[in-house]
Amino acid sequence: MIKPKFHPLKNYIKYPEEVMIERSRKFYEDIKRRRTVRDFSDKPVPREVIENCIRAAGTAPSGANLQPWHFVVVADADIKKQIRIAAEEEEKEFYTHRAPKEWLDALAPLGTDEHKPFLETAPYLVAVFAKSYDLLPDGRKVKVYYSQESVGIACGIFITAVHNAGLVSLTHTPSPMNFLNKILGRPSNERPYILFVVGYPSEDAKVPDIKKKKLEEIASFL
Ligand code: IYR
Repeated sequence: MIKPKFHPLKNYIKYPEEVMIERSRKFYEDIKRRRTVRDFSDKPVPREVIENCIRAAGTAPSGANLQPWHFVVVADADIKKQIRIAAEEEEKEFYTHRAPKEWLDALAPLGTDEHKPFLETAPYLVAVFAKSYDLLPDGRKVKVYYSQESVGIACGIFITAVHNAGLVSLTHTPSPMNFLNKILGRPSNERPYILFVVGYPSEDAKVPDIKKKKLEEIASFL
């Protein structure tokens, strides 16, 4: 057994209560401007911004700190096109056969359909993979814990970082999206988790008129 090693919590910052209240309010005011966007500009984005957003995502807590995620950043036009073709094929099936009426009814307010031009327009697609087990350099398998939860938290930090940088994102989940393993050359211990579309919104970007639930609807204080 490896002995745990500890060092002092050195980067923690303790704010006075009124500062905490102000910071939490300001953060909420800013993050509530985040919208999922489907109308993207093709304006290029410095790769460093995406790198920093992934660095931020990589700070997420994870089961036994095993960090069971992998991010593939796609800027290449040909790979984006392959992804669009494969995704639209799945989506067509979804919208015409696979999705039950109840699901289509739930999606109706979003106005989505099988056409996904943004997969080629946006400067970056970021495919996030969740590891179902990890592999040591010698090929031995290592169990991971709470992979879904861990990768979900990392993705939440990623979209927050993207918003904070001044870009927009779309959380896209074509289903099934195993085609991503093939196109992006990822191994079978990695399952595609989310395909993010990242960039600037187009000049005329529109978003659906939908609302978030109020605090009273999403939380109880006992
Ligand atoms: N994957 C499809 C359908 C879709 C499903 C959910 I749940 C959404 O919140 C939005 C869309 C699509 O991307 O069109």
